[in-house]
Amino acid sequence: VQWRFAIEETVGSVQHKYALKFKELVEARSEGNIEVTIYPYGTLGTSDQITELVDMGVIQFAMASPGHLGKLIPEVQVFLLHFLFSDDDEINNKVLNEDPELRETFNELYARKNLKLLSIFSEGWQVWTTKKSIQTPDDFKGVKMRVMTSPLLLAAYAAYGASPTPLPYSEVYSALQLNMIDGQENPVFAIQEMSFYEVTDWMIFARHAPFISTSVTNREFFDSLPPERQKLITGVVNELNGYILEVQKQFNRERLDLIRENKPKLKIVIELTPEQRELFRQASQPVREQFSEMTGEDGEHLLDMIETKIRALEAQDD
Ligand code: 6CS
Repeated sequence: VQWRFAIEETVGSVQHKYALKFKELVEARSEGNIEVTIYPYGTLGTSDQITELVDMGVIQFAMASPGHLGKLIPEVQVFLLHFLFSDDDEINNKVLNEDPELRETFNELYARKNLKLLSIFSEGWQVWTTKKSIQTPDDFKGVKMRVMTSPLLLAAYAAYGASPTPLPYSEVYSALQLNMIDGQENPVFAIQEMSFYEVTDWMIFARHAPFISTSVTNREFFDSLPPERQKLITGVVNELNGYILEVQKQFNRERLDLIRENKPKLKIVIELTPEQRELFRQASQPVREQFSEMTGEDGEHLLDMIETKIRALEAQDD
């Protein structure tokens, strides 16, 4: 049989590595009975369209990033809140993947939309690439910032005084080139492979939020599989959690060097000062209320749960 896996990024990306490893492990463990075909970004459509294809059962697997999925499942927008996650990737990973209560809550939310959540993982910190220097919230005034299409991101950047502009991934480069937008955010590896640094002058690390993605499958498809096939899938995706963390760290490190080599005059602010980050953190707090308005009590509970678990693990580490 053939299983189709669509990703929201191009060949050579973190999601592509994930899909390639998924293919390798599934094909080896099914002894040639399953063939996995990967559809890189651009072959099937935007993130929203890919999710729809999984929903309809046209394809079986896909990446569904909360940055776009929030229109369908508002609660996943908790992953888009600024200054919520830990600076320590291992802690975030633990909370996202090893916490049964959290997983149960998300499983339920995805299941309502005919999706089965497979894994939640970080692709690295979001980094701003902009045409002007942005080091305090005041600098954002009037800046047209491209955001992914989930509504919460509009609130997140409006809170800093920016003018957020939602666009699909494929339109970001030309919008920057044509000065329709003044900046965007993505992990370093994506900034490199999509060449966003070519059409911006600044690269700023505020460590305000990780880029989190989720892998999904069609729920009816999954439920109809014999138990050993279901186990094959869950076994593989569990194994991929540790793997993809290492991949993203390596990609984000190496590609920053590539960007530096290709554009020596790009101004890179590797880290805002603690005082500057604190200004952003404070300005971002009211967005939590907007998240609550979008998601009600269930969303509030989810946010509390994540915050409590992250802060508890951080306290253990100190
Ligand atoms: O910015 C975006 O829209 C996209 N960025 C990444 C790194 N992955 C998928 C997402 O759609």
